[in-house]
Amino acid sequence: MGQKADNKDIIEGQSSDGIDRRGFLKCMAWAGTGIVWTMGAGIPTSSLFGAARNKAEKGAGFTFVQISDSHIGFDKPANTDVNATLQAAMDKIKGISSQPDFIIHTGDLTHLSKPSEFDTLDQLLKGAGKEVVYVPGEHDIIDNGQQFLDRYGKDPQGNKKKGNGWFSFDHKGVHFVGLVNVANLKPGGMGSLGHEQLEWLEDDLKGKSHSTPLVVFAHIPLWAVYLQWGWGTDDSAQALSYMKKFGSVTVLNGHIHQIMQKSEGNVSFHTAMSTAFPQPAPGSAPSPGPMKVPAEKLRDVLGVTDVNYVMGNHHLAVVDSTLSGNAPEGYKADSSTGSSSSGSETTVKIDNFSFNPTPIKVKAGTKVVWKNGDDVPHNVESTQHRFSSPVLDTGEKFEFMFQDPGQYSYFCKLHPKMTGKVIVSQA
Ligand SMILES: [Cu+2]
Repeated sequence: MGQKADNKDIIEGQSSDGIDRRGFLKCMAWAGTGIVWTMGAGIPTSSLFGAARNKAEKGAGFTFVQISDSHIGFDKPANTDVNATLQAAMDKIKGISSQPDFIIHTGDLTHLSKPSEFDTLDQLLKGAGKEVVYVPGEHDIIDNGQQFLDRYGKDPQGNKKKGNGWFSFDHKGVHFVGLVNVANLKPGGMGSLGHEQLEWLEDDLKGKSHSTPLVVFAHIPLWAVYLQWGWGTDDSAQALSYMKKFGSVTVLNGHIHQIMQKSEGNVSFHTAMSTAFPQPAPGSAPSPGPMKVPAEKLRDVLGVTDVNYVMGNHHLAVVDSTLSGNAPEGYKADSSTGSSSSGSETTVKIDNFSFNPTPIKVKAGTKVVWKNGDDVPHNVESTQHRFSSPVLDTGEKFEFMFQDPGQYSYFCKLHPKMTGKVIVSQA
């Protein structure tokens, strides 16, 4: 394989995609240490499927596939047929000549945690004929996570998962750890693992030899991708500190619907594309959220990650591939903002992952109406437990009558970086 040509692609790729250049330069360094990356315009091309595959066959290793963010139930303009694009991903997996041992789904299986959405997902994934291991995304635990546990509460060995769904298992000498960082999120914060899970993780890794390759996966990135958008995990440093002794750690995440990667010492971080819809590159739009791209381009920004493990080499080759095999072009997200008020009723708009306006000052006896104008669901959650909306899909409203003077802070429990305040004065 022409190393020089690949590196050239990497460098050119970052400028059109807005992906951090330093991150890419670090990736290039991995090429020399055994992890094989082929990047073209920010998206690895499927040709490497072949390269990685041959390597695996020679070394008698194995392959597994990562898919992410299938958002079954989503039907907005960014992708009106998420079932079809997931199906396309399944077909693609079936076409891999060296078949993966299993599939990892890194969360946001569904859009609104509806039973029918989970049913559809199960039906579509069955088509691949592979075992699938899951960690939840914030969209999968809108009902507080019971449904997810009822359906996917067992690890591949048949044991009950811990807490709200974390677990580990061994496969052909590799230790896999699935973490949950989307539950009990704090106002103003990002992803969170929590004390109980961290304790478990420390214990889980304690007995493992430092030569054991580690693959850790969770929905929200376990590294600081873009803090302004909450694309990180508050207590990930603690988790990563338990992995210092290991020679090879690969961290796989979803959530941001695009490929980002970097290496830090022994750890390589990688986020996958969504099978449903793309999101803007960090800072390239007013907010994250579904990004509408021309229909013929959509499959260029949706994908499957094929992870190849070569026995005795202790290196993982992570290969992302778009559904079409083409590289994506530049794209822009839509945006709109605004607010309105009348009499003793005031509206707070939810747009671009923010509450508008905030703070708002109202007199006691005012009804505040929140209306979600985003293509993604949000909620309105009182920090002091005074009110809590259901999860609001696009166009849905929630109202609360403020009778008593005071300051009322609130946030979105799905996207805790979204915070707001209502200041109520004497009528
Ligand atoms: Cu939200």
